[in-house]
Amino acid sequence: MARQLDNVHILSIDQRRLDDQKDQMVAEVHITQRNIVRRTELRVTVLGDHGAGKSTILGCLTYGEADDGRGKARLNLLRHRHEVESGRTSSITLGTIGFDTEGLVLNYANNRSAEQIFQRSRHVVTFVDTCGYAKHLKTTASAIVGHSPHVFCLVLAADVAAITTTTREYLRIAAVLCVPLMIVVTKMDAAIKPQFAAMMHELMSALDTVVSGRSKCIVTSETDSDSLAKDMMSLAVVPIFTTSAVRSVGFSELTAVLAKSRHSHPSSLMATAANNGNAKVRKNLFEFHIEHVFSIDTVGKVVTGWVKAGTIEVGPKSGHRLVIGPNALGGFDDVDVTSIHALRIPSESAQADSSAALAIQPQKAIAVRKGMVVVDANYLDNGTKRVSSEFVARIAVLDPELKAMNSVIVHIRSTYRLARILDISNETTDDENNQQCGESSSWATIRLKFDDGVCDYLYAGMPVIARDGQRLTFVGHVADVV
Ligand SMILES: Nc1nc2c(ncn2[C@@H]2O[C@H](COP(=O)(O)OP(=O)(O)O)[C@@H](O)[C@H]2O)c(=O)[nH]1
Ligand SMILES: [Mg+2]
Repeated sequence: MARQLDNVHILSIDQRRLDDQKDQMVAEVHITQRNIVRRTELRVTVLGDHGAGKSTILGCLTYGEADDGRGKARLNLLRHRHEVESGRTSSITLGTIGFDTEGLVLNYANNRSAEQIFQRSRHVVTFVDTCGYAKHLKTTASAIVGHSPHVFCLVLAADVAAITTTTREYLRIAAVLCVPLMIVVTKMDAAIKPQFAAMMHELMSALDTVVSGRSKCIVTSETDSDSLAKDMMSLAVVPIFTTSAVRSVGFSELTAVLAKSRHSHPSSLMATAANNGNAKVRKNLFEFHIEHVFSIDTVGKVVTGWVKAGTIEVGPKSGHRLVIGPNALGGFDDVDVTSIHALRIPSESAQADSSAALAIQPQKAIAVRKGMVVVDANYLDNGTKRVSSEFVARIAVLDPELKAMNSVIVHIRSTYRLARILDISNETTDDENNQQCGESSSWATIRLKFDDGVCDYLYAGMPVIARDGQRLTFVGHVADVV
């Protein structure tokens, strides 16, 4: 029976003869099905003003049902909350859709669980929802840098006449971080013509100035989705979709592009952004960023997060010596990875730029926390400094009040901490990097030190975003680890 199922491993067989029927046996067989299919993954962070219709769009995409204009579709997102939350920040709602080999959309309309969607998919799109409110800056900042998104999806409502400063700020962030951007103008059913025209006009000119390196394309059919997806991912085009969740309009165009969107080499985009000459050297070494830590009875310690570089395989063929850290003293400890789940499916390996859960066995009893990394031990030998409490970043200033000796809350990956600005020097010239990323104003180089003095794992090219109580203060990349 096990052989007839695909790629099944028998873990144990427990058998006994029945007392009353001596010639018959019962057996309990523990099997696991290992993943052999390679799935591509696209992580999308959904940004936009409060009430723009973000959660509703996700509700419609993940359940294939229309909205009633009074919040029905977004409730769907909460229906699978227990699933949605496992392995991710609970305050950020996550939606998932998949595409099978034929490109058919797989969601909760035709699947029972996220596991089933993943299992049947060849391409998986996970959405991180955010809240446009200023008091939720923390979750928004985490969604921008924490989950290492491949695409920002900016949602605007069609029934307002102007775009907000928050929307402009999100455009700027996408430009600075060199993240592919798609725009969804929703609530088309409620749009009033002159208002809508004014809003679109503002949007277009904001795109021209803030995201100037990319052209714009209003998507009206599914025919060019292939090239559109490619151009979006290579930062050449910003596709603009017009949708109505109430009338279920515009979603097929949106899913057609998502189905085709594959991230281009992550480090190549970042490398140009931050002038990071190390990108090539590091390409094949394994590097995993921990976002959450769990303890599971039968398995032990499990960490979830994403593979930044390299590939990990379970078993003796891996040949990696892996370490986990930095610990409280800034050091690393040996660790074994005993099993892997990629997109919640038991797997032999996990590749660069995919989400994964690793069961780990540190060789010493150590406190594992999010923000730590599991890396190839060779990383630590190649001389580049990667652990520090102080760093230099090249940033775009979002808050003009930003001054030296201010403290800001710095988000790096899925963690955030208070850091003091030791030094800030504003730049006036536009270099090539700026133009490549389509951004040309108020750049600065800033030197930061974590207030608690505790070291973090850092590298040139790492995206950072900072906030104070009320607003985002800057966004950029680590330039140098001091
Ligand atoms: N008429 C209309 N209402 C919509 C549409 N999309 C969302 N809404 C409504 O707008 C309100 C805010 O939507 P929500 O998704 O919560 O916005 P969010 O804050 O951006 O997540 C809800 O009452 C939705 O029902 C749409 O396409 N048409
Ligand atoms: Mg919402």
